[in-house]
Amino acid sequence: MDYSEIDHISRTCFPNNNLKNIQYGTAGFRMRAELLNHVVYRMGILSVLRSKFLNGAGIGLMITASHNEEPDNGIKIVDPAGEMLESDWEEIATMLVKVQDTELIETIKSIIKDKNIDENSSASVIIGRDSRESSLALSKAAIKPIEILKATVKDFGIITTPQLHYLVVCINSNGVYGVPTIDGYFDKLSNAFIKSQTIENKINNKKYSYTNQLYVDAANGVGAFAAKEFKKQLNNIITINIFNDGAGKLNYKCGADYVKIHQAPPLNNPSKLNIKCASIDGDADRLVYYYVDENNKFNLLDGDKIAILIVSYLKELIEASGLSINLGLVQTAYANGASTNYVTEILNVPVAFTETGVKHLHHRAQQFDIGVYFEANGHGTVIFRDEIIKMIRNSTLNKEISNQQRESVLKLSNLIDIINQTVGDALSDMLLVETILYARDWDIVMWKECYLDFPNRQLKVKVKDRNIIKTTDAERKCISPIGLQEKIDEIVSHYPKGRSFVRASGTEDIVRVYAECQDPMDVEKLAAQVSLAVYQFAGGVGEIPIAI
Ligand code: G16
Repeated sequence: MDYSEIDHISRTCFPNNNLKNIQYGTAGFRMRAELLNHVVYRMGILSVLRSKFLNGAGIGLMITASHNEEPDNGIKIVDPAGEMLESDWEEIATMLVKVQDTELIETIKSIIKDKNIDENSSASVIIGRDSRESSLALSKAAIKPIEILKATVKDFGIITTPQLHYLVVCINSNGVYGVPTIDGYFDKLSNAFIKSQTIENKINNKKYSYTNQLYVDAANGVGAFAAKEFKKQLNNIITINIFNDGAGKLNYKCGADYVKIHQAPPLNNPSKLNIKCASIDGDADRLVYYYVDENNKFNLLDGDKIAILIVSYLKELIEASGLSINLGLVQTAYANGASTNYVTEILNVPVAFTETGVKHLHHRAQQFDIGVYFEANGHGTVIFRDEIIKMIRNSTLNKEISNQQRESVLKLSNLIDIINQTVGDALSDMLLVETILYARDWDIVMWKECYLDFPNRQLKVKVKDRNIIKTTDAERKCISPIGLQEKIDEIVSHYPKGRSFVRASGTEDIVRVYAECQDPMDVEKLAAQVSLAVYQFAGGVGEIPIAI
């Protein structure tokens, strides 16, 4: 490996800027774009090492800061099966971006030695970037060392994060998962969605009626390109009206994160009432639905509502198919308590909890035959075990089963193709939601009313060093700073059905506060009081949160 060239370019073009507290977070490294140069250069190196470690398997690199504001950017590494980077390599990534320029080569050599990497093995990296202005230069900086190290680079340019995951899996499965091109991605999902219209016999319940009109807020991000392509391909079946389609400022008062946190419609929202709208985020891996009703009330259908729609439909199909399949849901502490109650008590489906971050949810979901995982912020998907996919596909050919069973397995089999199993994918999830609403002949109001969320609120608190916040029990209990959890418990005890927790964000320099309780009039007060406690115990800076 040509270390002298790596060293020379590192020192002259991408020197370490010695950032304090830099670490591989919830979704890789994320910060102001101008601080990322040496980080992406070194991640280019690491992706080659990771690929060599895995005998030349394709590793993904995505340049994006997803929901963050435009001046931010980030990079994350995707493992060959589409999963997020393995956790012990996250630590290596953090160490590699921290070492001084003078120690870079020695550190690379020690990683090679510790991991027993064959330097002569081939290596391949698949790279994509979002539509931020800073993304092109950062992607070039990441590609530079990959070329110096003579690894293969497949640069797909501007794509959504889920498209990158899809491409990584297709390339590593030699096309078994799908055709490893962007056209292959659109064709796979569109064809399955088109097919769903013939096999899902829409019931006519005469009360609600499915409408194939959908307004999509694309957050002025890369998802707008993908949404436009689906609009073109699915024009005869569904009318997708896209707004915030790239002309405005990325994620500014729009996108899934804004809509979820503010519980309000995005900028440029169509003024019509009771129409079905969806918001995706800056790199199109999150989705929420919403509508504004005749009383001008904003109604949100977030990741929890999407998860429940999917779980209930899968359960129905599994039961009707007669197949023995163990179905489960994975949520995080942000899941609304009412959604968890509904799944466990009404649907009778087990729920598991993990820390925030799809990497955690994905792994836990793999323990079910069919694992649905969703964060309340709209990030999620469904994963099927390989044997279960085989079993479902084989059943579609079984002549001995009843018509009802055949119908269910055909539907299950087609759903597998609509779903991007490699990671949460806003547009694939959108097609899945539309398929289920169509099959049930549900409008968005009916979906919203299947259970009522507990009133909830999320706030952000700025502190000197967010790493002071440490949590346990899937982030539901805070163990540092001392005394904060006791204070939260005391505050919460005054609110019927109250629940609140705090955690340091892994993507933004803030502490997140979540609160829910029975009375909508109280929830703002509860969130504000807990925020004030965080401010006082954890070294708040800037504006003091006002406890009402
Ligand atoms: C990323 C992760 C999500 C996580 C979100 C917020 O999403 O992929 O799993 O929920 O960040 O994380 P945190 O609360 O730690 O800031 P995205 O869409 O921003 O890539």
